[in-house]
Amino acid sequence: MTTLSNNAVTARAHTNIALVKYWGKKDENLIIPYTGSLSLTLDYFYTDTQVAFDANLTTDDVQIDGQPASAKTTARVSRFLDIVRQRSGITQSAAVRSTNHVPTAAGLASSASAFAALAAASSRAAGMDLSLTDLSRLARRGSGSACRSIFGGFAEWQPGTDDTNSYAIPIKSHGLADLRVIALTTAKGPKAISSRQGMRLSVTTSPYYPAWIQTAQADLVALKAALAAADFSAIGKISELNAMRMHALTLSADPDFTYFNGQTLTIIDLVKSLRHSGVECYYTIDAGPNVKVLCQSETTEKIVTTFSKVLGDENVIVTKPGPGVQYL
Ligand code: 2P0
Repeated sequence: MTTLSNNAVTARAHTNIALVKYWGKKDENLIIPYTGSLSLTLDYFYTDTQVAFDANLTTDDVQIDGQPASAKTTARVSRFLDIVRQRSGITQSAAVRSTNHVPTAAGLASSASAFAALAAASSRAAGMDLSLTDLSRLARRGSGSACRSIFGGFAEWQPGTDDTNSYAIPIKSHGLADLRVIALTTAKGPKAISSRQGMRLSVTTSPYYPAWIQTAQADLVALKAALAAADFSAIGKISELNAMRMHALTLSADPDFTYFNGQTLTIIDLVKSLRHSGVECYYTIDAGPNVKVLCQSETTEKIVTTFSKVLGDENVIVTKPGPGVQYL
C-alpha cells in the first residue's frame, strides 16, 4: 500500500466467525442488536486500511483493493467518517485506501474486518485515542459484526440498549489453542440478499423471530460455559445448532429465502458423516453459501483432504484464532 501522507494512519483488523450469531437489529440506525453474539477472530483473513484527512480533498476518496469504491460503498464509508468527524471536530474529507487480504474472489470479504480497520485508522487519523471499548462501539456503527473484530480470539458483543452500552468484550479462553477453522468456499461474488436486508426480513416477517431471541440467549449462556470448560464438543454442537436456528429464520421469512446452495448441503452431510466416522468436526454458516468447519489440529489434515476432493484445494483454507486490531 502506498503511503498517503505523513499524517496517514494504517490499521489491520481480522475477520471473525460468529459461533452464536447476530441476526436482527432493534435499532437500525445505531445498530443495536436484539441478542448478544459470540465470535472467534480468524488469523488468515484481514483488512488493512489507511486513512488520511486532507484539506485538499472536497469529498472522501475511497479506494478498495486498488480500485475506486462504488458510489454506494463510498457513501457508506462517508456516513461512517461523518461520525468520526462529528466526534473529533475535524472537518476535512479523507482519503481511504483499503486492502482485503482474502484469497482472490473467495467470497470471504467481510464488513467486519473492513469497519474494524476503518474505525481504528480513521479515529486515530482524526486525533482521537480511543479505548478498545470505544473503538468497538465506533466499529459497530459501520457494521454490527465489526465491533467483535476489535478483539482477538473470542469476543462477545453485549447487545446493550443504546450507543453507550452496545459493544464487544474479549472472552478469555484456555485450552483451546489447537482449535482450527477450515473455510470452505462454494460460491464467489456478492450475495442476492445482503445480511442487512436478510435480517430485516427475518425480524419483520418470520413468526419464529421471538423464539430466536430466546434460544440465542440460551445458546450464548451455554457457549460461554463450554468455552470456560474448553469443551470442544459442546462448543461445536452449540455453534452448529445456533447456525441452523439462524438459517431457519430465512426459510420462515415471507418471502422466504436461503443463503445455502447445493454444495452447502453437500458439505453439511459430509461434516456429519465425518463425525459419524469418528472425525470430530462441526459446521457453521453465515449469510452466504460458504461453510466454516470447526475442528482441532489433529483432525485438520483428514478434513482438508476430504473437502479438497470435493471443492478443489483452492477452496479449502485452514485458519486459527487471530489477533485483535493493530496499527501498522
Ligand atoms: C454474525 N452475520 O454474527 C452474523 C451471522 C452474518 C450471519 O453479522 O447490517 O455485516 O452491517 O450490522 O455485521 C453479518 O452482518 O451486518 C453478520 P450489519 P453485518 O456474524
